Amino acid sequence: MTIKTISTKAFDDQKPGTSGLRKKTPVFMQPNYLENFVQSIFTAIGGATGKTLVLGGDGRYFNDTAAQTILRMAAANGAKRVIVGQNAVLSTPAASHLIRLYKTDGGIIMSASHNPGGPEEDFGVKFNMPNGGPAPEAVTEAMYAATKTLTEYKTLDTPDIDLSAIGRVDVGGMQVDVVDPVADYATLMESLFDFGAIRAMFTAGFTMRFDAMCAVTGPYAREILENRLGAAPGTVVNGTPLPDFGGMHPDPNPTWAKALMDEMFSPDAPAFGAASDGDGDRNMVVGKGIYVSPSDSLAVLAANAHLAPAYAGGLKGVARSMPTSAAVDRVAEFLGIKDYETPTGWKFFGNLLDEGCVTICGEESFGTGSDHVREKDGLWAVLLWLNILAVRKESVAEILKQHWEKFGRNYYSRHDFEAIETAKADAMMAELRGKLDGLAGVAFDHHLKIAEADDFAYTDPVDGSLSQKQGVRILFQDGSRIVMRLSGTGTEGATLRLYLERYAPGPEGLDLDPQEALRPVIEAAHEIAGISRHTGRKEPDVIT
Ligand code: VG1
Ligand code: CO
Repeated sequence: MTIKTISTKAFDDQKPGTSGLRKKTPVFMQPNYLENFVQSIFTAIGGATGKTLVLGGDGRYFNDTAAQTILRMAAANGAKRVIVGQNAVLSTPAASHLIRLYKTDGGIIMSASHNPGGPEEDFGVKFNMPNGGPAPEAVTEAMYAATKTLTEYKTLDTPDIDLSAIGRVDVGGMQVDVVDPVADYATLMESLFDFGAIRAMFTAGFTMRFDAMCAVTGPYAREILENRLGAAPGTVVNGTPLPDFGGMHPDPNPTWAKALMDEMFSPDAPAFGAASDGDGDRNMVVGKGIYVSPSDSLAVLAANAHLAPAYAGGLKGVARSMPTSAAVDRVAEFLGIKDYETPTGWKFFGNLLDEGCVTICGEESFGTGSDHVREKDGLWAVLLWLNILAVRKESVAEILKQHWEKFGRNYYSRHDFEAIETAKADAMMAELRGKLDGLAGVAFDHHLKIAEADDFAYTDPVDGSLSQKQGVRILFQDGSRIVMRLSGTGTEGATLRLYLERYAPGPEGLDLDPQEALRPVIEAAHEIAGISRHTGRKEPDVIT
């Protein structure tokens, strides 16, 4: 086997976004495109020589071929060992766990997460650090810088490696360990939650549906829910991962997980429903006849986490991304624990988790997790919910109702306007940013008056790094809030995310339809930003 050095030309569009580099699959499949990015990852981490890495992906189209390329390049670059999920599959939280468990030098995850997969859809690659978390901005910037200047990459002249059999193989002096993608992760979950109590709940007739959306969590959910916890066979649906996710959009929200929503709102709905995304780090939770918004889910989990063994000693603190509703802030205040507000993307939670500032984190985009790994974790959230349900012996609806009565309700919604022409979206945001200073005091119908408006900037309390322009915030005097930012995970044009929030202290007005409760805030947002004037769009494509 000989090491080959291949000459290449730099691509100018390899800047990682919110969560790694995501592109249309054909873009990634161009000659040298993946190779250039992988070589740049190695450059950014000071080379691969002597390193041990984890490798896996969500099983989407091109996952298997890309894994072979990455393994060859790791060997040619002198890596010592790669731990790879069987068939190159690992959920994102499972990859994060393996990086930590085997104390590796990091890992490469092949995923475009909640984006659709297939020959014409999306693919992605990201690097996670030795702590198991996504590379921070300084490292992704270094990768981007490397992509702009590289002229060659190294690979190995070797046939494909058999990744279907668990075991050890030598690839040009590099050790490749093919591991069961599920086993270590399932054991970790068992160490965090009261599986006995959850199993007893299932034995007593508790029913649930888990929609794996033909994505990576199918085998994980079957093993944990059906095999280890005794949920009825068939609890997990769409449980076989497919390269194109069966043509579905593996994004667990009421729009894309419509079948689950319909079932949960039908007369014979099970007690509990959940779904996960392409790479298994997101979760949607639904009770019988009631949808749980991700921001509320985070708040309920924080308020009740002590009911699960791993969190029985209480939480060190909590963190939420800026656009996430303030529901969890009220829980933190009640518990007397620290509460952090970070920019969008899990990479910003890493330092807080590593330093022991927080135990639980979450994002409005169906992401919740804790210090057990350094990624958000879909099945973890589902299991924490199940643990809470098993202890409280109440329904999801009862738990939510009591939560709102105690803390008040943060009505919340996100409106996504997808595939807008980039120039138009940029012009809209530029105009909005330009008028922020003059917004304080401006009033709208329904007694809405702007208190302040800014562009969110974050100084990491641990390493002091500054991240600017993380989203425009418009805060009203009554606590209502509008946030606007452009997505950093899309692969087509620009996606505007409009986040809307209004607080109702109760006891009255706690059970309105969120879209109704938010109507004045929605109208104000359109007026302030001129969304339809700039983009021609009046209605969002997706409402969560
Ligand atoms: C979106 C979400 C963000 C999340 C990110 C990655 O980013 O808003 O909260 O962390 O996706 O999630 P953006 O920049 O498009 O708003 V995943 O499950 O796609 O890795
Ligand atoms: Co994901």
